[in-house]
Amino acid sequence: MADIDTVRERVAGAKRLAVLTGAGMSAESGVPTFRGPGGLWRNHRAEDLATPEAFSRDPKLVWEWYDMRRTKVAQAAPNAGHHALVALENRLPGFSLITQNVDGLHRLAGSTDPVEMHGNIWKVRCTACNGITEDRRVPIPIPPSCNVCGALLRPHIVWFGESLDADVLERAFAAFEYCDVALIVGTSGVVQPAASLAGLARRVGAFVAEINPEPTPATEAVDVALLGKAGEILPQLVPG
Ligand code: BV8
Ligand code: ZN
Repeated sequence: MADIDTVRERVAGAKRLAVLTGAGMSAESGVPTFRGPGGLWRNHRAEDLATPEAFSRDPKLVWEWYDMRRTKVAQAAPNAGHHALVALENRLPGFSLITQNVDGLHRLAGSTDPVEMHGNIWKVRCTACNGITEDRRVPIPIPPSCNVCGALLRPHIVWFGESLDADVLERAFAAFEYCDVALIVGTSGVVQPAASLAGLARRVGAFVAEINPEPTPATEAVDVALLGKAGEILPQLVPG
């Protein structure tokens, strides 16, 4: 049986399906990935932008980078891959969606409860009073200030060297610890702790499939690697 048929069958019979997505999920929506060709980090080093040190050193530069990304995300629409995951959520008894993406496209497509491991590009947090609000201004005044106390706002996003939200971590690890089928979609598998979820699913005996046009560090550890685009493969996994 072809690999895609095997994966389709496993997904159809899944009691608890756990899905992890990365930037490749949104590539077909026109949102650039980080490490691929034309990636966001090609002309910058992640360390120069996505860290608390970078932000305290040059908040204006970091906000200019996020404003550029917010502008791109504002023009992006969910693709067939996002919609296929909504269809799977509606059809399967147990479904968890864990995303590394901050673009909000899963929720926009209709996913009811995506766990956003790295935060959300439309949320801002005050560096003084810690208030978290949604701010969809495009462009956003740079540097933005808190309506409550006037202090500098930062993106409500997890940067390198920052810990993830405790209950987000709890939910992400529980989803993969108790799943019987896992899909790893559109991630280069280099960022921790997200990159450890595929291995966790394997250790508990789940069937793990990867969807990515390229091999990744996870590829040799999964049961099936479907080489292709999320927007093309995921719709083929939705039971008829
Ligand atoms: C933490 C915010 C505890 C920015 C992001 C030394 C060794 C090992 C680990 C560490 C270390 N030092 C520190 C660490 C931990 C560090 C880490 O993992 N570093 C790595 C890089 C070595 N992690 C952390 O710091 C995390 N916090 O661990 O807390 C702690 C505390 C203190 C000190 C240590 C530990 C915080 C991690 C979160 C960082 N923030 N984003 C922003 O987004 O604005 S991560 C960033 O990378 C993005 O959020 C993104 O989601 C994430 C992962 O990238 P991918 O999603 O995989 O995207 P990428 O471009 O890489 O790949 C795209 C893939 O899609 C490719 O494979 C491509 O082939 C594929 N693709 C392309 N087109 C398609 C497609 N697939 C399908 N369909 C297509 N059409
Ligand atoms: Zn404030």
